Amino acid sequence: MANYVNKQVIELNEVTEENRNKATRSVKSETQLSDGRTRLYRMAAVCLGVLCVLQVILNISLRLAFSGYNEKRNQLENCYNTTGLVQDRNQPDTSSGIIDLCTDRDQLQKERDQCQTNMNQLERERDQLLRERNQLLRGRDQSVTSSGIIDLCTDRDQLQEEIDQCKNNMNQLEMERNQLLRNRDQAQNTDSKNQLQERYNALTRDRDILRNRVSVLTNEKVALEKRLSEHGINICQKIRKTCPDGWRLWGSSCYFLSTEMKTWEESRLDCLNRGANLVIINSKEEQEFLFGLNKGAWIGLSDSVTEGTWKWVDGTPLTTPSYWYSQQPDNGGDNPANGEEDCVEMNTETWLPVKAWNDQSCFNNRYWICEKRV
Ligand SMILES: [Ca+2]
Ligand SMILES: [Ca+2]
Ligand SMILES: [Ca+2]
Repeated sequence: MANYVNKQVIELNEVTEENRNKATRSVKSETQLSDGRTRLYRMAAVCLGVLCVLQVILNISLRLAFSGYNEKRNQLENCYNTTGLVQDRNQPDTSSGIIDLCTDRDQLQKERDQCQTNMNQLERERDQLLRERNQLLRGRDQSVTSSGIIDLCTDRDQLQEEIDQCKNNMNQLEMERNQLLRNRDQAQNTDSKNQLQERYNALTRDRDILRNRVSVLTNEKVALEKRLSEHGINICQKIRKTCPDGWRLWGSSCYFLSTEMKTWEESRLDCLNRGANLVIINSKEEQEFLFGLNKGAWIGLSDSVTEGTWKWVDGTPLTTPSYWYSQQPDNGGDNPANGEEDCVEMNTETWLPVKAWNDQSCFNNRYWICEKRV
């Protein structure tokens, strides 16, 4: 339609131009005509000019109208092209509705794109939140691990306290055990002392019996000597001093040196059974004689009855001279391994015979020396 209009306008312009040319030529050819006719021509030219102006206005209006129409038509064609619809020429004109729909579609597409953009943004935020959540979960796991370590440390400390408590209890039990052992040893020592005391008492009774017998015999001897003296005969001076076999004569005594070792009490009983007693040293010479036997042996001296009070086996107290080794007697020197030292041995391992006595535990085994008067 626009082409058709343009074509008509062009033809009209051509006609107008031709007419104008003809008019011009007529004016030029007939210039010399009369002034009336000139005026007529001018009026015709003015009319022609007005017609030209109207023609231009018409052209512009048509162009504007067709321009809006073309724009609408292009918009509609784009709408059909983008939607794939086919325009039905038999249907009533629905271009305005279709354009509105296309406009709405475009608007919706924009909104859809905006939604897509928003969705992408939300997805990015979601991913960021997921990463933060995972990070928090890892932190929580680490926190749980730390909590586990703290629990382990607490358990360890508690076990250490229990171990310390067990050690304390064990030490307490060991102290109690040691105390019980000491009590037991003390009780055993007490029993041993009681046995020794009973034995000592029995021996004391035997000694008293023997003393009575000695006293009786002494009285008989005195009576006999008195009778012999009355008869003027000193038989004793005529009797040759002799000792039994295995005994040694020194001075007015016989001495028996054992060949086996026994305790002090067992040794004394042996001497009593031999009609003698453990040796009583009455002089320095007798001490030197016994030292010369060169055998460590029990002698008849002890402080079993009263600690520190030394007595001979005949009940007489020890008086000077005595022949203790240096720093003796020491009653064991406060060494529990030595025990009580209440009996005396002749120690011949020393250099000086006058420093040869040592108090010793009565329960040790030693040789022994018996003495009896000739
Ligand atoms: Ca003697
Ligand atoms: Ca003693
Ligand atoms: Ca001693």
